[in-house]
Amino acid sequence: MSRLSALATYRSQEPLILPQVLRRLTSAVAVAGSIIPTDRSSVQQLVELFPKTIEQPIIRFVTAAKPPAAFLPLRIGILLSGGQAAGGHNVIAGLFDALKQLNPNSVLLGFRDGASGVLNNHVVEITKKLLIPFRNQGGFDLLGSGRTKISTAEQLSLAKQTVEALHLDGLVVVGGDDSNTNAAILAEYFLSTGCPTRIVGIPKTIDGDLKNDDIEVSFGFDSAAKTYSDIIGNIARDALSAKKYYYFIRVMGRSASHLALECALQTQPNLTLISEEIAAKQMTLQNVTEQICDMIATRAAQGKHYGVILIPEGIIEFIPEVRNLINELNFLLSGTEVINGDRVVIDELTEGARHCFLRLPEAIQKQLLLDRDPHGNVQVSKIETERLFISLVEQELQSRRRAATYFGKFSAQSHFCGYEGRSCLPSYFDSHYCYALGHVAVLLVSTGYTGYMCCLQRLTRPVEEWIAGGLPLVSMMWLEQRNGKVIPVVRKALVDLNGEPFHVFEKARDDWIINDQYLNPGPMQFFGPKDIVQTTTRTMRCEAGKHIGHLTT
Ligand code: FBP
Repeated sequence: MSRLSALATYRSQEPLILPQVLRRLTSAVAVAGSIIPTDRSSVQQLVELFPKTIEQPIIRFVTAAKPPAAFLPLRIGILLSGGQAAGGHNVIAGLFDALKQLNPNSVLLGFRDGASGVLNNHVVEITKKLLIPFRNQGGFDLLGSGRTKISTAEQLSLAKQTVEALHLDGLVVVGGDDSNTNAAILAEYFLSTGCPTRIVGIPKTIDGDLKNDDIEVSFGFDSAAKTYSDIIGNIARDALSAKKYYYFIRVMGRSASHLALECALQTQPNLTLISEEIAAKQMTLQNVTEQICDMIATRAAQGKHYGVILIPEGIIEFIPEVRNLINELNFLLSGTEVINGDRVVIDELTEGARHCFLRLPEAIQKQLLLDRDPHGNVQVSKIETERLFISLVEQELQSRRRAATYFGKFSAQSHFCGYEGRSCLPSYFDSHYCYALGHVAVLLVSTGYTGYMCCLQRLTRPVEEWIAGGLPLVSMMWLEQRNGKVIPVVRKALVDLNGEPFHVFEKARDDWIINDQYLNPGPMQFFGPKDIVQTTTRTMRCEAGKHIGHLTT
C-alpha cells in the first residue's frame, strides 16, 4: 500500500494497549498446566503420527515476582497463510515490538507469499521503518499470503533447509485450520530430525471456525462481521425504503455459517439460512427453496413484496444431494484439469448426482467444475449461491402462480459480502487481539515451546484483563476424510445448533420474518463511546460463559 488515507494515517499512529501479563515480557514465565485429552476416536493414529508433540501441556504465562536474567537475541520468521483477515499486520507489529523488548538485537524475518516463501527462502527483514505504514492496517500486503501446503517429504526437507540457513529460533505460522495442521506437521518433523526451530501457530480466519474451548475466536472474524453487518444494515434500510426488492445476500465463510449467523444477530434480516441446520434437517434444494418461497408468500399476504435474505457462502456443501454431487465431482476431477472435459465428467456421475447437476442453472454447473484449492476444497467463493436461489425461487413462484397458490410480485437483487471483509481496517478488537498474539508468539518461542497455538482468553473483558498462554496444536486435531484419504487435521468448528448464539437467533427469527426488525449497526467505529468502539461480536458475548478455558484450571 503506497498511500494512507487520513483515517488510516491516524490509525497507523495510534498506540495499542496490551494485557497486563504481556506488558513486561522479561518478567513473564510459562507455567505448565494439564494435558488436554486428544480426540478419542483418533488418539491411536495421532500417537503414531505425532509421537513427539502429542503429550504436551497447556501453557499459561504469568508475571514472575523477580525479573529473570537478560534474554539472548532471537531470530524469528513469520508467514501469513490462506485468506486475508484484518489484523495480520498487527501480528507482525506485535512480534517485532516484543522481540525488540526482549533484546534489541533480535531479528524478525517475513516470508513472502505464505509457505511458498519458506520453500523458496524468499524472505525480507522487518524493520521499524518498514512497519510504520502497516500498523493497524488491514490486508496482508506487507508480506503477501498463499495457500501452498508444506506436507510432502521434499517440502518438509526444503523448509528445514531454509530455517537452518536463516538460523531461526522460531517460525510463526499465521493461518486457519489447514495452515495450523501444516504447522503441527512441521513441528513434529523438526523435532524428530533435530532441527531446533520452534513452530508456533496463530489463529486466523474471518470464517470464525478455528475455535474451541480455549481458542475463543480467530482474528479477522470481528472485523469481517462488522464490515458485512454495516452493508447488510444499509441494504435492509434500502429494502424498507423502496419496498420493491428482495435482496439475496451471500455472506462469506467457506464452510461454517458463523459469519452469516453473527450478521443476522447484528442486523435482524427477514430470513437467514444456516448451513448446519439445513444439514441437520437433511433439507434438499427444493426444501430450502420452498422455505424461502413460503416466507415471500407470508409477507406478500401482508402487502410486503420486499425483504432481506442472508445465505452463507458454504451452504451448497451442506445440502445433502449437492454435497454428494460435489464429492463425486471431487473424486472425478482429482488430478485432472477441466477444460473441455466437463461432458465426460457428467457422464460418469451416478444417476442421483447427475440429476442434481442438471437441475442447476448453467452458470452454477460451470462454477462447480472449477479447479479445487490446494487443500482439495471446492472454491465456494466462486459459486454464486445467491443467484442460484433467486433462480430456483423464481421457478417455484412461477409454478405456484400456475397452480393459483401465489399471486404476489417478486423482484430480486443479489449481493455478495465477501472479500471486502478480509482487508478492511481492523476493528478495535482485532487490532489489539493481533498485537497481543504477536507478543504471545515471542514468549512461546523464547521459552522453548514448539507445536503450540498462541492463546488469549477472557476476550470479552477489557484488554488489560486478558490472560495469555499456548495450546498444543495436536490437542486440536482429529482424523478427517479429505480427497478420499483419512488425514489428521485441526478440527473445524461449525455452528453449534445447541449453542447460545444459535438459540438467541432461533428465539427471535419468527418475528423477523414478518415484522421488519432490521437493525443498522453502521460502520465500524474507532473513536467514541467504549460500548460502541470496543464491543466484540454477539457470538463472542453469547459464548463468553461457555469456554472451559484450560488456562485457568
Ligand atoms: P481462510 O480459511 O484461509 O482464512 O480463508 C477464508 C476465506 O476468506 C473464505 O471465507 C473464502 O471462501 C475463501 O477464503 C476464499 O478464498 P480465495 O481467497 O482463495 O478466493
